[in-house]
Amino acid sequence: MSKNTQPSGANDLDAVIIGAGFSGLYQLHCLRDQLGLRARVLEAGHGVGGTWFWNRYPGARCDSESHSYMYYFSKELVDEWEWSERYPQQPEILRYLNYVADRFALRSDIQLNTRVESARFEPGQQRWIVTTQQGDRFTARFLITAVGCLSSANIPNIPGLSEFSGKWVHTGQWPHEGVDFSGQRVGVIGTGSTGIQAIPVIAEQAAHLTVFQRTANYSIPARNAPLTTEFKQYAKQNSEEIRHVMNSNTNAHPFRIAQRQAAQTAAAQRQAIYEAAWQKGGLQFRATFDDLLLDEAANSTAADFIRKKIRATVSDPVKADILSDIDHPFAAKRPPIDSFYFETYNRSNVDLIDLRATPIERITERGIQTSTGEVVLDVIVFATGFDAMTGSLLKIQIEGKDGRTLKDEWRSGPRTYLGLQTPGFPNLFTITGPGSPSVLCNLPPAIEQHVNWITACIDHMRRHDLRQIEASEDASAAWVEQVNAAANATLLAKVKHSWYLGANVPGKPQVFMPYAGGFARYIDICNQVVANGYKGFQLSR
Ligand code: N01
Repeated sequence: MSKNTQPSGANDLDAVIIGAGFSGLYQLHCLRDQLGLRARVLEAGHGVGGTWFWNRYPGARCDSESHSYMYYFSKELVDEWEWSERYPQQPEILRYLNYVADRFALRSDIQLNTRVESARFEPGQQRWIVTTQQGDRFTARFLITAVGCLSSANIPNIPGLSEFSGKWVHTGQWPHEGVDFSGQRVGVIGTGSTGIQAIPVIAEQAAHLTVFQRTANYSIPARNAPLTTEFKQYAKQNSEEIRHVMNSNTNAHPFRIAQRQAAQTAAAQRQAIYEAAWQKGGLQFRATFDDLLLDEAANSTAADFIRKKIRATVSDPVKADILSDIDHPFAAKRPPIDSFYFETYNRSNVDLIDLRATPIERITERGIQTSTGEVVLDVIVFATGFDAMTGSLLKIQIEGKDGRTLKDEWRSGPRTYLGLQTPGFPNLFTITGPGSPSVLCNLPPAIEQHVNWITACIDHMRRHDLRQIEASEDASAAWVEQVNAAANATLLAKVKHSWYLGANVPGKPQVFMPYAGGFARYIDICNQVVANGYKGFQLSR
C-alpha cells in the first residue's frame, strides 16, 4: 500500500482476505485493481464460490431473483452475463463466480486449499500475522474476513450417529461427486429453506423419503421459470434503476414493499392481494404490506392465508395438520420459497414425522429411532442449517491488540460497530458481519456496499498516511443497542428459536445478530459516519 508498509517478501502484504465467495472476490478486485494494493485471498476450498462451492445439495437454488443476485459494480459485467432462470441454480451461480474470477483475472491472487487457522495483531508493527493449517505465514496491514454468514455447518449432536451403517451428509458440505438416491431409503432432518428446496428433488429420486420435521414452516411457491428474452433485455437496459431500487429499500431486493397496511385493508381486498402475490410467487409475498413484520394481527392475516394454502395442497389431513401447525409469525424466521414442496407430501413414497410429537431418541445402526419406533434408512440428510454469522469467524483463532481473542470478546454475543469492526481488533474488517443487515438482505448488494465502504476507508487511510483504524468502545456499545432496538421493533425478535438469535446452536449466546433497521437506513448511517470523519472509529498514524 503506502510507502510506510513496505512489503519485504511475497507473504508480506497490504491485505489478507479470507474467503473467495461473492465478498472475497469483489474485495480483491477493489483493493488490487482500484487501489493498487498487494492483496491475497486465502480460501479453504479447492475452488472459488464460497457458499455456492459447498452447497451442492439437490435443488440448491437461490431464493433471490437472478437479476438481483449478481454484482452491479461493473456495467460491462452486467451486460455480458446472462442468467437462464428466474432463480439461478447452484451450478449456474458457481459458473458466474468463476466467470468473474477469470473476467477480472483474480485467480493469480487467490490461494486455494488454504484454511486460515489463526490471525494475531502485532501492535508494534501494526500488522496482522496470519497462519494457515497448511503452514503458511502472512503478514498484512489489513485483515478482511469474507467468510460468509452461513458457512459453518450445524450438525446436531444426536447420539448414535457414529453407529449408523448407511451414509450421512450435511447439505452445506455436499460431496462433490453427488449422492445417488436411486433405490435408497432416505431421511431428511430439517425443514428450513434448504430442506424445503431439497425434499421435492430427493423425493423424485429416492425409493422412499421420510422427512423429520421439528418446526413447521411457511413457504411460498417460487414459480421458477426460464427467463424470457424480453425480461433479460429489461434487466440489462434498466440495471441502474434496479440497482437503485435494491439500495433504497429494506431488504436489498429489486422490488419495493407496498406502502399499505394489512390491518387497514378490507378482508376481501387483502385476500385478493395475497392471492395475486401467491400466484406471482417468491419473496415478494412478504412485500405485500408494510406492517407484516410490525403487527401481530396484520401478520396473522398472511399466516392464515398460507396455512389455508397448505391445507388445500396436501391431501392427507394428518400430514396437512403437521405441516400447517406453525408456531411463529410469517417471515419472523427467514421465509423459504419452494418448487412443489407441499405437493411432495402427496407422493406415495414420502412420509412425514412430527418430531414435536415423536422426538428423535437416537440414531441406530439401521436408521433413526424416534419415541414411537425405528425408521430404517440408507441415507440421512442433515438439512439442519448453520452456526450462522459468527460460526466461521470464531473457528479462526483471532487475537486482537491486547491478546484478547474474538471468541472471548464475543462470549456474550457479537459486539461490533456497524458489523464492520470490533473494538480491540484494529484493521480487521468483517464483510456482512453480525450487526450489519447481511442475512436480512439479498446478499450481493449488501456485500458490494460493505466492500465499497471498506475500500474507500482504506483509500482514505492511505491518502492521509494513517496506519490504524479501530472501532471505539462507545460507538460499538451504542451500535449494539441500536441493533437490539431495531430487532425489538419488529416481530423478528419475538421468535425464540431462530438462527438469527443463535438459538439453533446449543450453548451459543442468544443475541439478535443482524441489523433489522433496513438496508437503506444502514447505508445512510454508514455514509454519515464517513461524512463525519469516520465518527466512532479511532484513526491513527
Ligand atoms: O437452515 P435452518 P437452512 N433435530 O436453520 C432443523 C439460507 N439459505 O439450511 O426450526 C431436528 O433455517 C430445524 O428445526 P427447528 C437462508 O438464509 C439460502 O434450511 O430448529 N431438526 C430446521 O427445520 C436460510 O434461512 C438459500 O426446530 C433439527 C432445519 O433443521 C439459511 O440458509 C437456500 C435439528 C434448519 O433450518 C439456513 O437455512 C437455502 C435437530 N437436532 C438456505 N437441528 C438461498 O436461496 C436443526 N433442525 C440463497
